[in-house]
Amino acid sequence: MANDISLFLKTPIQLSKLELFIVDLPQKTAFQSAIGVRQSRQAIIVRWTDSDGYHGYGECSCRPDPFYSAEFLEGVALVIQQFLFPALAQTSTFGDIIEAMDKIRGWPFAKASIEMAANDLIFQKTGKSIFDYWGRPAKPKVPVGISIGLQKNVDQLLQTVSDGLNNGYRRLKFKIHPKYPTAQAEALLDYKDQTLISFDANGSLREADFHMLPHLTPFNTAIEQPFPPHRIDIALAAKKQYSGLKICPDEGVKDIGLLIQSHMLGAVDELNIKPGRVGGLYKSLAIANYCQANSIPCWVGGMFETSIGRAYNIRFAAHLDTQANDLSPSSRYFKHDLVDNPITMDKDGYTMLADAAAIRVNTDALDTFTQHKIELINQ
Ligand code: OSB
Ligand code: MG
Repeated sequence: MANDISLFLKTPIQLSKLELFIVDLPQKTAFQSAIGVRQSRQAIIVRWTDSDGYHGYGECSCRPDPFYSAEFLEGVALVIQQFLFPALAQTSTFGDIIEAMDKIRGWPFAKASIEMAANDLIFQKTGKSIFDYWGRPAKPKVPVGISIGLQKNVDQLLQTVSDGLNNGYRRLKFKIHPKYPTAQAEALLDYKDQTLISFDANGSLREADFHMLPHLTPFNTAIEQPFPPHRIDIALAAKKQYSGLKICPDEGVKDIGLLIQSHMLGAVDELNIKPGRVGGLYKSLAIANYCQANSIPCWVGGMFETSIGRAYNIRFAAHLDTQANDLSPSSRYFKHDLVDNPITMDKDGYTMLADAAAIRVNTDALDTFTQHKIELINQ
């Protein structure tokens, strides 16, 4: 295994055509969080084609609205057409792509989808990808946790717990919000010695909700993004008042600079890394390196990706040391997937790295679920 990402940056890559497939996949059931209710999954699948006819696929996993982060799908389609694609026309190596995209501020999910496609094309062509240059060994299987939407009552909640445990999930993560009934947390206490239980507020809590914290800290797990992105002040005030409170940023950390700032201020106990949220794999690896150097536990979060995006998250997660990643199989969410060989999870809550590395996009399914396609030709 090579041990130098800078070598990977020199890998040549040529762009002939970039296609954006704007897809909409029906969900099996609705999913509710502090962000809102989701009934179907819109995404942009990016296909990069080079002059030898090789393809690489990427997935843009941001939401169709700006309720998780500012970025939203129609905006991504525009920013790719108007700014990212023209910048790519001048590039000839993987490193050039990163450099060209760095000149454009923001839009991490858009950049990640392009970088993912470029890395996939290199992998299809050479059998090597950015992970092979990272120098960290990959584990053959990856532990999986489940993210569970807001539940109406304790009975329904306990049903999701027993389903989650029966399926083998290695962590149950519950969505919460300011009106979260703390009786639900009380009911979960019975399970805390049996499995990892954690909470995700999607940035919805404020000072007025601090009274909820003592119901959540007994689980001894970090709370994911309890307070709004940028509100490190609230996070620090909460930690001062509740010494058992541990915080795991999600939407608050959009790049390594924000991670370092938050960490220096003492507001990071653990990190959820989503390659899309931080602008791609190259950035994710640097963030994971920072976490390792500073003993910050980190794991891979999801955005309800199809198996295309999931495969990348799994390949990344295989190099991390963690008890669980938000990587439940896409079949949990979707009636149909966009690949021939959807990624599965075994009864002990593990997903195989080899399966993730071997996904094959089903172009018929891709066409079926595409609502709109944009083709960009590099003259
Ligand atoms: O906060 O982690 C989140 C999905 C979309 C937006 C935000 C989040 C999520 C999840 C999804 O929790 C977890 C998964 O992909 O299985
Ligand atoms: Mg989250």
